[in-house]
Amino acid sequence: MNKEATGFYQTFDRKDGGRTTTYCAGCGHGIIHKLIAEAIADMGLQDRTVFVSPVGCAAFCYYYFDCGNVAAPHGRASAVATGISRSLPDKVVIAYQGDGDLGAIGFNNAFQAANRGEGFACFFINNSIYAMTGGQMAPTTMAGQKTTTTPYGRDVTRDGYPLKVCEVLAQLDAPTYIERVSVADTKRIMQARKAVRKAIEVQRDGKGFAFVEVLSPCPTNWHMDPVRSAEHCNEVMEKTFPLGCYRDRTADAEPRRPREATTTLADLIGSGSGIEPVVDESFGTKGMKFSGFGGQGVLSLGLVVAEAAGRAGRFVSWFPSYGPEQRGGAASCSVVMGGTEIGSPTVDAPDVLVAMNRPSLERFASTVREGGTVLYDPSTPVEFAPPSGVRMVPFPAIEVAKSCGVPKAVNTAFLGALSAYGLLPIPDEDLLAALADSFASKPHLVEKNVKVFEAARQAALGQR
Ligand SMILES: Cc1ncc(C[n+]2csc(CCOP(=O)(O)OP(=O)(O)O)c2C)c(N)n1
Repeated sequence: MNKEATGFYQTFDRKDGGRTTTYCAGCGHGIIHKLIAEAIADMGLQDRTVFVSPVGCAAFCYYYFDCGNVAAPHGRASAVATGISRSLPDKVVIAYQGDGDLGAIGFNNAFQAANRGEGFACFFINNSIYAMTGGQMAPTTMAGQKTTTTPYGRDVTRDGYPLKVCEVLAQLDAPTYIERVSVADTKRIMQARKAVRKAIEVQRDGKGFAFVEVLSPCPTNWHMDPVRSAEHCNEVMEKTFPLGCYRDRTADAEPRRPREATTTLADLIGSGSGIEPVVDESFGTKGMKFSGFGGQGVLSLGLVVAEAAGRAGRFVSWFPSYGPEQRGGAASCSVVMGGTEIGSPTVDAPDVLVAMNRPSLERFASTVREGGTVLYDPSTPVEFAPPSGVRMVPFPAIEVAKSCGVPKAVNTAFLGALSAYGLLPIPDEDLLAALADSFASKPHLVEKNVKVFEAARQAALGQR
């Protein structure tokens, strides 16, 4: 219960019935919470604030802060905050992260967000230990500090040096504001209060990335009483982590322009037909999967189909899935086309599967929905019972491409077959335009691929 700190809920009603805080006596988290809660309330920002909670001792921030709350997986608060601030640019977004959370598992997320100058305030709570899990070494654990995983003290030759995150981020061009403060005594808390407010002001004014590291006592895991822990923070921690401002461009930072919409399929393909999709409820949705070896043109085949569907006025998504392998490994992509906006770009049960090699045929054939079709090259014999209610259509795409003198264009041969078998509800003119577009940077290949497309169409029509 806390009547004074506006910005907090009046009682901290937790699922388990608890009504007080989850913090130990002398812990810095509660003080930092209070500074943030007061700041957002005083500045009238509660309704605009989205607080991203971490994993760690502060995992239950959403029981305390009376504003929007999102819980992030361990280390991911900066990534989640990035997404929120990009999609809701008028919000004040706060990521709150421990030194294990941000300094270890989440370091790259935070570092890259700082480097991009994302629009959120990041509060980094440095208690030099993983507290919630019982006191293991954190990246910020000081040289010689004993923890449960460094019982003889952190040995820098074995464990590396304590990570000085403010100093690292200060090397980057983008951040607007970086400061290290402490909450170990009243004087320091007043300085921390200013820093917290400044970081939130940067968000209120849309001026980019603000980072405040807070040295925070952890009596429980340091095995000290609260008074001794505060002294330890001032006398020992500050030697490794000097307090101070590492960057302040708050006065001259320009408010950021709203970000451009995210990449569209048209941007990706490089052409962009500029045709707007048309709502047509009767079309429903059609899910297709293209699969094979990396290097066979599986992803480009999907892109051509997606681009053609876009040209035909359909809503469409293209979603690649890369295996961990390099060229020659498995690759697949899903294309969804619809008469209304696409809900999900993933295709679990395709209407049509194009399997360009044996592993993908074996892997995906059973996922095709009843009434669906599998198109595959007969050089891959089907050595399994075809799924019931699914049409298995062999088409000699490899042979057709070879006979046209373009053995690499197996994917285009499949495109011709898809059209001939009526598996693509897209006019041929759109398919051909999309095909030509996909070779915009290699015009000499357009004609060759159109030849393969036509030959494949004829072969498939003859086969029907
Ligand atoms: C993916 C994942 N890995 C590990 C954990 C276990 N875990 C929970 S909290 C934590 C460390 C928290 O330390 P810190 O971020 O410093 O916060 P503090 O508890 O000190 O406030 C770890 C490793 C987890 N929850 N999720």
